[in-house]
Amino acid sequence: MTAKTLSNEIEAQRRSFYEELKPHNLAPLWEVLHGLVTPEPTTPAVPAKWAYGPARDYLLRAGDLITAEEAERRVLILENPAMPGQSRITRTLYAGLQLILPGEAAPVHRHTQSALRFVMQGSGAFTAVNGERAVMQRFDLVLTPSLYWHDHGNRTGEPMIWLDGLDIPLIQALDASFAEGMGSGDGANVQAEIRPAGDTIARYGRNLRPVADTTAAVTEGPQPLFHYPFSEWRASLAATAAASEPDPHFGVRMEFINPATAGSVMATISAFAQLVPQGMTTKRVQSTDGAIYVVCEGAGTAWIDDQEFALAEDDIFVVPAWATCRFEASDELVLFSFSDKAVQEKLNLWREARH
Ligand code: 1HN
Repeated sequence: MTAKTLSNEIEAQRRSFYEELKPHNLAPLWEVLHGLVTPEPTTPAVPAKWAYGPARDYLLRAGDLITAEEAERRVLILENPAMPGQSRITRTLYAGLQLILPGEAAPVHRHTQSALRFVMQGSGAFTAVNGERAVMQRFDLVLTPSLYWHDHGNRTGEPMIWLDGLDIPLIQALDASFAEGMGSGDGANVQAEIRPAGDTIARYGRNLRPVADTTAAVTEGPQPLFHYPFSEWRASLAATAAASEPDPHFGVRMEFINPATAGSVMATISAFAQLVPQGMTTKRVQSTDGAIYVVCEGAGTAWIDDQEFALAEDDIFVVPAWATCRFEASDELVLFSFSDKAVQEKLNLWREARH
């Protein structure tokens, strides 16, 4: 018998052995081990970009077909092209574009999934969070952390569109989803107003907080601040950029923080603002968090794993886990991003390589 027939014979025996195992819910580890435990992160997610204009046009068409109330949330999901049908943009994160037309309301609900909104278009519609309205402007960041009640309303004359970012696939992997008031029709459309609009910023958004156990201390949950206006974060970015050398890997990069902890904005999701000065090309960076970016201002190029993406205002793009990423700013780039860094840090998993 030749070596080849021997190995064919063994291989056939192995295959039939594996078949025999199947009905017993047993499987050989050695056939899958190297795909499970990889020397470096691998992800099914691929880099991708959505130009805002065409996505917005489809969203406005959805506005003709279904009401915000009927849909509960009228959203077009940004699906990673390599994971169609999975309602995710990275392995752990969901992103979508949501439309609220003038006069519409998206009903009150809450869920264990943490969410952020980043306003793309419109001015003056609101998200109410635990009884307080955040009146939203373009590029404002609004949080609805895990189990915070929230609804949206638009009493302006213009459509309002924002990017939703949620940890839906992560919560799904953990089988830890709970929700109330979702689609049951038992919830109200709007929350009773407990505090005036802007209250969260007054109490927690100006580097102050009410002294504990006094009547002004609002203890609704782990994240007391839920509105980060563009006017404020843009000013910080501009002043910092004017007063410091740009970092060779990032330009100026700042993290939105929870003022109660100085940590990430939510338990699972981190959010960032970044400015790359005109003419700068950043050095390559890899990190284990998969991130979603919005181009708020400027123009340039992103190289993500050496795939080239032209960047223009309002573009949305995804940088998968451990992809190398660098930016060139032909016009000063202002970027917003969010990622799963927060949860990775809690698990002591987060890593970065600066090349
Ligand atoms: C959600 O609560 C919102 O509140 C948007 O605007 C998108 C996607 C899945 C689950 C909950 C919102 C969502 C969501």
